[in-house]
Amino acid sequence: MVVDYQILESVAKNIRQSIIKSVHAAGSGHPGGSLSAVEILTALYFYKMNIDPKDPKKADRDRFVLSKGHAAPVLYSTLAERGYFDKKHLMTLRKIGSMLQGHPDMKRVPGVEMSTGSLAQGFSASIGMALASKLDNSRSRIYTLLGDGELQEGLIWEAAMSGAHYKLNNLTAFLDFNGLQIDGTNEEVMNVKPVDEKWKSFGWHVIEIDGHCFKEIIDALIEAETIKDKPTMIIAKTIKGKGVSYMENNAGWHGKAPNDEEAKAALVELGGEADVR
Ligand SMILES: Cc1ncc(C[n+]2csc(CCOP(=O)(O)OP(=O)(O)O)c2C)c(N)n1
Ligand SMILES: [Mg+2]
Repeated sequence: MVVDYQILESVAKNIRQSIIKSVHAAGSGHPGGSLSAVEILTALYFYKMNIDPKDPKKADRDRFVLSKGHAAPVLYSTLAERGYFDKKHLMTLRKIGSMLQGHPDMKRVPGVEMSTGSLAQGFSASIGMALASKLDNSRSRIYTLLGDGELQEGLIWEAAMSGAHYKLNNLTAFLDFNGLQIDGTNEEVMNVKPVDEKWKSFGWHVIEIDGHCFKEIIDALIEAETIKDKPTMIIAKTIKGKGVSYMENNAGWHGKAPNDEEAKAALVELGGEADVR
């Protein structure tokens, strides 16, 4: 399939602007880890996955689980951009009564496959989905996204073990390797390195890429489909806050909304208008 990188880049820009607008409108939320994952979700939803926004529950669909559920703004913005629901919902983020709560709710949001937010549980669920898909002889593939701070959860490693044990070659995980967690670097809080050797020793096929380069993401996704006897972990080196210079590599933007002036500056930097509505 020919990949139109220009389209992917422009979709990613729109998604970044939606993240800023929705988090600004909410007055709270998680912009940093949303912005670091934009290219990964864009490549999945606009290039790779077998999905139909008009039929979100179709039987043989591929599934994406946002295990780092706090990055809900990137998932909602991507789903809206892909046509699962109207973009106007994005401005209701985190409001009482809105379907778009601070963490994704699979019972309310079209396209959300798993309710997540308690770190590591989504990854575990994705293992179950991949196993179920195999038992059903389904061609549905499962994709999931983990944060690097999330790797500090013990459950991750139980799930990693089962993924290899059951030879889940229909499961592809991404690690959003942005180096930061809630209040500092992973190295300061609880070192997770070396991540490549950990995943290899747990029996996974490991690919290391630049998580903001569409070509590398897509090549890795294609490679993952050729692996026959194990799941794949794509370690994606990313920048937390990517695209908004004052947020980049700054743990302070993990869970904080930009004010009016900051949001306007971010939108302009992202190629949009200084209009937060
Ligand atoms: C079980 C659990 N413990 C703690 C939290 C609070 N929490 C939310 S995000 C976060 C840091 C996650 O860091 P990382 O996985 O690196 O995410 P990213 O940098 O991609 O935003 C923490 C500790 C949580 N959501 N779930
Ligand atoms: Mg991180």
